[in-house]
Amino acid sequence: MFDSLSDRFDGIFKRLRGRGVLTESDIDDVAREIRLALLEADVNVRVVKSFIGRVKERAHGADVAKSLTPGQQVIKIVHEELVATLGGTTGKLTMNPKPPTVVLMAGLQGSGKTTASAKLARLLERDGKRVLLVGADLQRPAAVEQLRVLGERVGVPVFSVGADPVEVARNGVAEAERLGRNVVIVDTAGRLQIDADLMDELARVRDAVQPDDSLLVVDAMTGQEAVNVAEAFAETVDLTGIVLTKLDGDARGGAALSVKEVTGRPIMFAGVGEKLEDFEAFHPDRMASRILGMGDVLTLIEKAEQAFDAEDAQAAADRLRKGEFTLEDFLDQMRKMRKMGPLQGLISMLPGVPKELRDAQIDEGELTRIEAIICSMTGEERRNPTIIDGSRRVRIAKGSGTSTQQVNALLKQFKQVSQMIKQMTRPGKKGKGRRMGLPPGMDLSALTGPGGPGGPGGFPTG
Ligand SMILES: Nc1nc2c(ncn2[C@@H]2O[C@H](COP(=O)(O)OP(=O)(O)O)[C@@H](O)[C@H]2O)c(=O)[nH]1
Ligand SMILES: [Mg+2]
Repeated sequence: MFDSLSDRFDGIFKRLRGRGVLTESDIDDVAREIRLALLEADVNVRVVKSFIGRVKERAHGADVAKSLTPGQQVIKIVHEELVATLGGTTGKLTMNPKPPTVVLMAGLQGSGKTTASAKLARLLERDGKRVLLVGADLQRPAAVEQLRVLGERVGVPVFSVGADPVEVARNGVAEAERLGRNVVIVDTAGRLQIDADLMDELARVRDAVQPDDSLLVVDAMTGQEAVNVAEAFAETVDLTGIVLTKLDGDARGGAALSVKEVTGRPIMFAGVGEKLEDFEAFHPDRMASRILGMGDVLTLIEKAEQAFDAEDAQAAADRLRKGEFTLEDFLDQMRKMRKMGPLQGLISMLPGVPKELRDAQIDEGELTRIEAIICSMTGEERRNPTIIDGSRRVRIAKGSGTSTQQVNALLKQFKQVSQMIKQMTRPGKKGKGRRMGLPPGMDLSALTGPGGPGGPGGFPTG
C-alpha cells in the first residue's frame, strides 16, 4: 500500500537526515521534491498546493528544537501535516443513544459496499454491538444473496423484505427494533456512474430511515476519480464519513490523501484486502507514518522529546565525553528511558534494529533490580565505581535485596555501556543513538546486549 509514494519519501528523507544545517533554499528544494512526489501519486492538485504551503511556512519559521536535527524537524512537520491532510483524528460512528443506530452505505457499483457492510458488521459485533444487515440493493438479483452469504460468514442476520429499496430499508429498521439489534447497516445499490436516478433513490432511502451515519464507499484504486465521486455524493447526500476500500492495491495513495480535504468528510474505515477481517478503523497518524515509510520512528522522536530535557541530555553527554559518565547518570538515563514506556515496544519501533534484539525478551524486573542496586550505593560509589570493593559489594547487595553476583554483573555492564557510549558520542562517528537523533546515552542495546546482569565477571576494583 502506497509503495511508490513511500519510496519517494524515503529517498527525500534519507538525504535530509544527514544534514546538519538547512538553508532556506534547502527547504524550498525539499518542498519541490515532495510536491512532485505527491502529484505523481495522483494527489489532488489543490490538496498538494495547500499541503506544500503549510509545510514550507512551518519549516521556514521553525525554531529548531534542541532535541531534533533540522532534518528531523522537517520530517516531523511533513508528518504532522500529512496527519492533518488525512483527517487528523480517527473518525467515529455516531452511536444513537436511542438504538438502533442506522448506518447507510452508499457508493458506485463495485466500490465494495456490500463487502464493506459485512466487514463493518463484523467489526462492530466484535466491539459488542448487535448488528442487522439490510439488503436494499434490489438492482441486481444476486446482490441480496451476496450479502446473505457474507452475513452468514460473519454471523450477522440479513434482512431484505419489501417491494422497493425504500420499503426494505424502513422495514429493516423496524425489524432491528423488534429484534433488539443496536446497529442497522443498510447496503444500497450502486451504478457504474453517478446518475440522477441513483442519487434520487439514495435520497429517498435516507429520508425513510434518517441515518445517523451515511458512509460513502470509494475504491482507492480509482485515484482521482474516487475523489470526484466523493465530491458529487457529498453534495447530494449528507455524508458523515468515507470508507476507503482496496487500499491494499493502491500503490499511489492519491485518493486517500485527497478525499478528506476535498470533501471535508473523514475517512472512517479502510478496506485492506478481500478477506472479511481485512478492514480497520482509519487512523490518520498511523497511515501517515506508513506513507512516510518510517515505521513508528516518529512516535519514538516524540516520546524522546517528552521524556528528555535536551539540556540535561547535553550535560550528560558532555560529562560522558570527558569520561565522567557515572552510575548516577546511568540511573538517571535509565529512569528517563523507562518513562518512555515498555522497552520492548520502544525497541520494536526503531528501524534497522537487528532481529535478535527485536525478539529479545526484555525483563522490566531486571531494570527494577538495577535501579535498586544503584540506589543502594553511596554518592561517592556512584560517581566512582572503582572504589566498590568486595565488602562494599556485599553491603550493596544486602541493601538492594540482590546478590553480589548481580551487583558484579551490573558493574560490568555499566563499564560496557560507558565504553559504548563513549564510542557513540565520539565526534565524527555515528552510532545507533546518534543516527536516531536520540539523546546520547540512550543506546538500548547496551542494556540488553550480551554480558547482561547474571553473567560472570565484575568491574575491576582499584
Ligand atoms: N482487494 C480488495 N478487494 C476488495 C476490497 N473491498 C471489496 N473488494 C472486492 O471488490 C469487489 C466488489 O465488491 P462489492 O462489495 O460487491 O461492491 P459493491 O458493488 O459496491 O457492493 C469484490 O470482488 C470484493 O471482493 C478490499 O478492501 N480489497
Ligand atoms: Mg453490492
